Amino acid sequence: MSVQKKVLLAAPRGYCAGVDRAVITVEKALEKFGAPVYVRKEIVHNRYVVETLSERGVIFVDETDEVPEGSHTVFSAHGVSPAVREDAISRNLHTLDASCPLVTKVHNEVKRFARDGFKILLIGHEGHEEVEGTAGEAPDITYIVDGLGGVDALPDFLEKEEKLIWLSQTTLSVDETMEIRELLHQRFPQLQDPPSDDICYATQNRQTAVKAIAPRCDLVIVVGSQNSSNSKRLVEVALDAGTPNSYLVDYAHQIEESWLEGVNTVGISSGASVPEILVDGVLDFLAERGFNDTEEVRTATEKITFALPRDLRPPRR
Ligand code: 2E7
Ligand code: F3S
Repeated sequence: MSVQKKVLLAAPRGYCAGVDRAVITVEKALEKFGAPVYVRKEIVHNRYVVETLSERGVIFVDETDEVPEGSHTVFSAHGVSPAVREDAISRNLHTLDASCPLVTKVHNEVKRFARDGFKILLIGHEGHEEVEGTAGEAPDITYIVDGLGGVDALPDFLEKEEKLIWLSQTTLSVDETMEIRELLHQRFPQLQDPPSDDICYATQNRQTAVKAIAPRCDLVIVVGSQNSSNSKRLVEVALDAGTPNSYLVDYAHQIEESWLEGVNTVGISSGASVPEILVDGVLDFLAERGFNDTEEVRTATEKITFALPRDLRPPRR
């Protein structure tokens, strides 16, 4: 007797409130000001989103010095350092800030702890835009801790610092961050914990949902781009939670037929920057291969939304 092929769809998945706000910010800027609208860096780390907005007249640049003076410019959801804001002012750019409010919260923590004389250990990925923006609030007193190996790499003099606190990137693996925190406390017994950790609600919820499905799956497909930190973490979480194979794909056509050999249950999730239409594509691809029975496994319900930047809010009556 053949076993019924099944799909387990993790929920929550896909767009978080910060991504929704950032993408709508760019769309409304296009409507209000017309093309071109410039965006510094990728508005969110998703190929489809970036390509679709490019087709509508958005010009993505790496730095504000590539934007013509006076143009409309959106800062991406990952946040920017004060140096970038100053450059934009000096170039007379009209800026719209699509930084996620939960990233702004971490920036404010850096500013507060710096003012109070702390040295900051920022757990996060070196070179990631969010980490560059957050560390840029107090570059002289912030030390990046990239992975478990980053703990040993910290300079010795920090062992003598009385005021030491850790903060983090918003999209890290919850479990790995707790391991890094543990190692940091071993090396720096004086280390203080922040009032609340900085891994955002969306990151935590998507990881919890993947953990719930992974032990029941022969394969977990995560929809998301290769430069999307939170999407990559979902693949790691799936593997850690016991699924034998897990892959990150931008599009359904990247799924290799060999991945499905001998597979009865496929789990699906998607990163916080991924539109649902891409998950629909994966579901269609699998349905064509006999995976018609789909069960959604929901571990949380999300109701959070963020107001648009002030310049784009409807006028108050
Ligand atoms: C902003 C922030 O765009 P993403 O794929 O970004 P990551 O940081 O995961 O590479 O996902 C949405 C998002 C997450 N965090 C946007 Cl700070
Ligand atoms: Fe913000 Fe978290 Fe999304 S930091 S952009 S709510 S993944």
